[in-house]
Amino acid sequence: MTFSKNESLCKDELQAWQLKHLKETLLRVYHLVPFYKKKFDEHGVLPQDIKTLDDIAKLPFTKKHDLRDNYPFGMFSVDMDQIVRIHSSSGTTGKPTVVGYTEHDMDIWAEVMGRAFTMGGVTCQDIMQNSHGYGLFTGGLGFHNAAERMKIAVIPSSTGFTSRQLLLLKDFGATVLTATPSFALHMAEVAKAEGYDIQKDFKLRVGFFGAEPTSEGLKNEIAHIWGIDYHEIYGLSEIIGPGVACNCKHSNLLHIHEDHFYPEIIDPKTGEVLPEGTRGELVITTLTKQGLPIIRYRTGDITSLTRIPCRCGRTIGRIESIVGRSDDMLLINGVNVFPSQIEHVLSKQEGITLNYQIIADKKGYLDKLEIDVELDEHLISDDVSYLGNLKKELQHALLNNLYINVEVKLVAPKSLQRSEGKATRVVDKRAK
Ligand code: DLL
Repeated sequence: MTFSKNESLCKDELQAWQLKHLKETLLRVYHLVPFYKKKFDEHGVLPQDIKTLDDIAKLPFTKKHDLRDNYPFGMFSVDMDQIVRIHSSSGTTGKPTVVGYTEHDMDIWAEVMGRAFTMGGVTCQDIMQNSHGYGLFTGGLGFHNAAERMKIAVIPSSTGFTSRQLLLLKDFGATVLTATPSFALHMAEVAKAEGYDIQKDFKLRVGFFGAEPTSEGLKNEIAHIWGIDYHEIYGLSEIIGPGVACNCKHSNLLHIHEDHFYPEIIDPKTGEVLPEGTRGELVITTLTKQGLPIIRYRTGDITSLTRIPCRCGRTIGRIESIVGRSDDMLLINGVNVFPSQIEHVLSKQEGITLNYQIIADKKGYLDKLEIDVELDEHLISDDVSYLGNLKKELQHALLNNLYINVEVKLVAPKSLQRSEGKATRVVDKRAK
């Protein structure tokens, strides 16, 4: 069952829809957003030059710094009386990026989230504990608003206050959990420490997790500990927030709602559009948004796109789970390393947990990579030779997968810092 008919249009119908809305969006931005008029003029391209979907490659990219340069509302294409919601993403440095939604944009957001909920089999019979942070971050209110519109009973527990979250989860009997994967794992850890019987005390059957890259191993672990179906949800505030893509129960690939968000995969270095199935940076053009329409936005997220039909019957394309960010990719003595590759290796090893930190540093002129990983408290052993072997095994597996030498440090259970929102896995101590 799908939530809207646009999820399963035939190719010609979908492309006709995309082209029509692309042309409308280009006229909108060219005439209403001075930034785009200037940029298109400098690039020597006009909205009417875009006659086919492939012509999109003629258009310039939009980058995060363009939103910052036009802070706070310079990229909006409507007057403030049309805007009903403002969010902003924290970012690490400088001004935040600000995004605005009209009533129509809120409808689109609720629609794509409704599609995700339907992929997880969620209905108005369910109770959803929303443990995403509420506030300027789009996670909390994005899930909340869509759940309410679908008449799902939503518990706005927000993130943090883990003991209280667990109490609510048990007493209110939520059947659906939404959180960042790292917080879901932390909740399970605290539940065990507080003596809950996770399978018996809670009624959860499905969860929607996203906002940070997560390996298959960690996803399986969360699904297993909580005894739930794991659905991954992807999104970014510049495009809409959570709900850009989500996986159905037939596959780990995420259906991307390309009737609203036109995807391309490009080579992050050259900007050239790559063929289907090739990994590169995801670029998205919004096709239907009014408040903040955005053209060829460089997400920085590394993935691939396929249009091989899915068994569920949806015809919209699918992206693979985000491998990492182009700016998170570590270059260690010339070798590209994504944190997700490391997590993948760790997830296959017994005796440790998936609480870890990656530290890049310099030793003389060379880069060195260290991974601090917590031991599993159930398997912990004082046996020096056991720990020595475990460390060697891990170093060997990392060398085989990453093609670089990694220093592994086995640390005590629960000694690394926990996160309530997005986990910080990488510390790069090298001078930039
Ligand atoms: O993280 C929106 C969101 C909230 C998505 C809740 C899913 C769940 P931002 O704060 O703008 O928006 O951060 C966007 O987070 O470019 C990715 O790098 C990362 N990200 C989001 N979802 C995933 C995911 C929200 N499923 C940035 N896997 C994006 C990996 C993700 N990374």
